Amino acid sequence: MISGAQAMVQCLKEQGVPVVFGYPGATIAPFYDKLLGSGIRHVLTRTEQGAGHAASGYARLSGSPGVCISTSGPGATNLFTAIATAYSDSIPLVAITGQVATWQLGRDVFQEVDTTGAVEPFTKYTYLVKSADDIGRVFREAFHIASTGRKGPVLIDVPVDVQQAMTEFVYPESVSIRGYKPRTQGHPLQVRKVAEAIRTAQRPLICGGGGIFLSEAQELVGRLCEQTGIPVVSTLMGVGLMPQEHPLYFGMLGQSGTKTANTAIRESDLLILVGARVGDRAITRPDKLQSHATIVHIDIDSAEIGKNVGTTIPLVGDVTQVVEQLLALEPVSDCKPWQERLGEMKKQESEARQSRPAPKSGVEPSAFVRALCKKLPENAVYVADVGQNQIWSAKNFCGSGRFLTTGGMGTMGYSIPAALGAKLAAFDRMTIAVCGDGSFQMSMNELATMCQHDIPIKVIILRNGKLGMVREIQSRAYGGREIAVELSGSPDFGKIAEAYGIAHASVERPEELEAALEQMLQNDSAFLLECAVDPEEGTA
Ligand SMILES: Cc1ncc(C[n+]2csc(CCOP(=O)(O)OP(=O)(O)O)c2C)c(N)n1
Repeated sequence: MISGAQAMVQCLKEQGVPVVFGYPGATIAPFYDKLLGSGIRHVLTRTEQGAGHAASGYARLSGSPGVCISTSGPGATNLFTAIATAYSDSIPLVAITGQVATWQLGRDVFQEVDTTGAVEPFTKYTYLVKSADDIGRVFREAFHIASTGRKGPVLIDVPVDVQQAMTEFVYPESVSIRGYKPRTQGHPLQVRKVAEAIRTAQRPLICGGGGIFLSEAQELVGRLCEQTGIPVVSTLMGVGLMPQEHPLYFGMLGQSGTKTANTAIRESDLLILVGARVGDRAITRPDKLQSHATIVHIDIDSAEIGKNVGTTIPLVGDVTQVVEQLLALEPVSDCKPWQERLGEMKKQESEARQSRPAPKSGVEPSAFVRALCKKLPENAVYVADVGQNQIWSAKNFCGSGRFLTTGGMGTMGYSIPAALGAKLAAFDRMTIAVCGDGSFQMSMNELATMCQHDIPIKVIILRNGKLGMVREIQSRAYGGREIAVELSGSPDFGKIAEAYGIAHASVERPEELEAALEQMLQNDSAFLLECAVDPEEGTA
């Protein structure tokens, strides 16, 4: 017999979990006690939200669910934002929360909130464990649900007395959940229809989303593009899918996307959506598309198909498997004039960007992101935060590695903790977090996590002294009436770096950029780089 807490730790070991992110408290204390000496590394973040985002970054780089832990009440509620963020980005997490004792449930005792009730709408599944005998099965199922089908967060709420109770521990070898059998193979007939549509289309277009990364299908989608010559655009979550300079890649679509990508979407006669849910930020008026294009939607989640965009050929399945099925049919396409037209537009857009007038002050942010990406080592991980910095990053990212951001929720403060988690999943890859001065201040407390656990990431602040994205909205839609966007009162970021013992550099003018980037990239340790950006800069 072992205790429930010991069983919980044993489950993590059975799952081969090497690292967990969390913040302790009374109702999760038995579990923490058993974690000690278990061989599983625990990373103490500085808020529970940081733990959730770090687990998300870890999951995205490792391909396995990230594990985050909190106590009940305020610990759990602090975790909710990260769970909701992972849910909207389809990131596999297993969140473990402590809960008040079973006999106290529903009595509003100290630090009780109805955790499972609250997170239900933004988790893939939740468990409130009432008996220690259920722990093995629940954990086994939770990891399975989080990492199969459409990935997402699963929460396990474990009352403190359940952690203390004794049980005969069994970890099931397999999982069988009635009604949960995610389809992974595409229907062969539908796959043939897609191949046929590709053959007859004149202006075919692949629109790739985050689902491609979740299925680890980047290479396969690249092969489909190259074998058929079909141009590719991506959603925000699909950025990094193909190199920016690839002749068949035309950038990110959507409100903040490139002109070429949006024209491609508007004019295509065959739109193949791959692992993309085409939310409102990607395609504002789906009705306009439906009227003139054949729309193929490849997605693991049947609920996504037809939700935002009417679909001509629905194709439910895992992207890797469906694209393999499609490639086996050797689809052919003849769309040279279409490729050339888009190529010409991309060239013009790039020339227009280069001939932009210099900003009144600071460094032009697109130029900053491009200069940074050019210097990054191969395979570096670039984590973008939220705000104008996210858009500048996404539009200009031209590194050879991964690009991570939160597209679904757009949660400020994501980049630093997510970068910490990503770094732990791929320690040999340089990992950088790029944020604004507002988003930096939402999670700068996690610099302590970075120092305590010796996780050398690079943090870059694009400092414009404003909540730039909101200022831009106020300037465009509210007659420039600025309210609540001024960030005066912010600290001296150099002194913050110094206080944490982190090396720091600051770029105030374009001519200082190269040397500062070199200084950051030559440094093997953590680094904070701030770059001045004119407050009037926009994202267009
Ligand atoms: C947690 C959270 N609160 C509020 C917002 C709304 N919001 C979106 S962008 C933005 C401004 C971001 O400012 P900053 O981090 O300085 O980046 P910038 O836009 O200046 O690049 C705000 C407030 C959000 N996305 N997330």
